[in-house]
Amino acid sequence: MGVTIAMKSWIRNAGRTAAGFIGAMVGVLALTIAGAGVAAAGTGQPSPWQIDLQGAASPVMETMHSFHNFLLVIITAVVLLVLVLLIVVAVKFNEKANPVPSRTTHHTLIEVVWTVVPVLILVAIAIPSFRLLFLQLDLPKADMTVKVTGHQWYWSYEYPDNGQFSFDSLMVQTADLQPGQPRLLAVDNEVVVPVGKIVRIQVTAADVIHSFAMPSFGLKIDALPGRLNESWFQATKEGVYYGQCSELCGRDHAFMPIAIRVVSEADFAAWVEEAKQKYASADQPARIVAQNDVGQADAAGAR
Ligand SMILES: [Cu+2]
Repeated sequence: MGVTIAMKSWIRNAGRTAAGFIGAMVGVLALTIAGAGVAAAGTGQPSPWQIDLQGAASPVMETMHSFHNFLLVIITAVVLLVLVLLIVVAVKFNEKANPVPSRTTHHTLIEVVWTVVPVLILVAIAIPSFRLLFLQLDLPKADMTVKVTGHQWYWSYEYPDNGQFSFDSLMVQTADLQPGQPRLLAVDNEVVVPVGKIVRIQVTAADVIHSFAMPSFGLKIDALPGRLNESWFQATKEGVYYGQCSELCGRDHAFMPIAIRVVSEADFAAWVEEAKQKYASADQPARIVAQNDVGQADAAGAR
């Protein structure tokens, strides 16, 4: 008797727990849908509770978004089909419901179907996949070039088409952050490019392998010592976009962010004039040594 009551209350509690769990899941889903605005605001940098890709700010990233969404539909349909089949098998073909099992071992039609349909699905995936790959790898005629060099642990940039100036870009230490600057992403010298222009980037490294990545532009390319890799982007919206080194490159790998500021053409021309002056007399070696010392302290603090 006592056991039955205990069992009943356990079942009731389990039911309540399950209801609570389902309620929580529905709540999370509702929050996610409501928070889609927040997630969409995460263009240029990650946002709290973001579950999707960062917002797109280039044609390549826009294509990546639609390819990702297309795959999401296909995978959801496949998962639901498999789930339904499993439920049918479990309910209809268990020992109780089906005491005399069928001795069928072959069914030509169904075997042809389960071979041909996956092939068709893969072809349907391959076509937009190759289209995206060509979009990324087939460089259009560029309006300007930025040369990027990865170092342990900062990036340096060169503007060969705009006066050949170059500069180093180092992370802003947590203690020095200005209001609005994101921690571990803001840098002292941002890359500045004009909106709507096709920017070719040439990427290399001075010491070890790094990787130049900018999620909102759908851009990620290895920086290899002794090699020059090329990619491109066309920023469609003004703003500041952040990325990070994406190849484990040593102690301060996490502390060499990338910041690209996209501005109007007039602002870009003004910046170029300013930059030519500013970076003409930079005493870089001394700065790098000092920054590395600071970087070590900050890295130690973050650990
Ligand atoms: Cu790196």
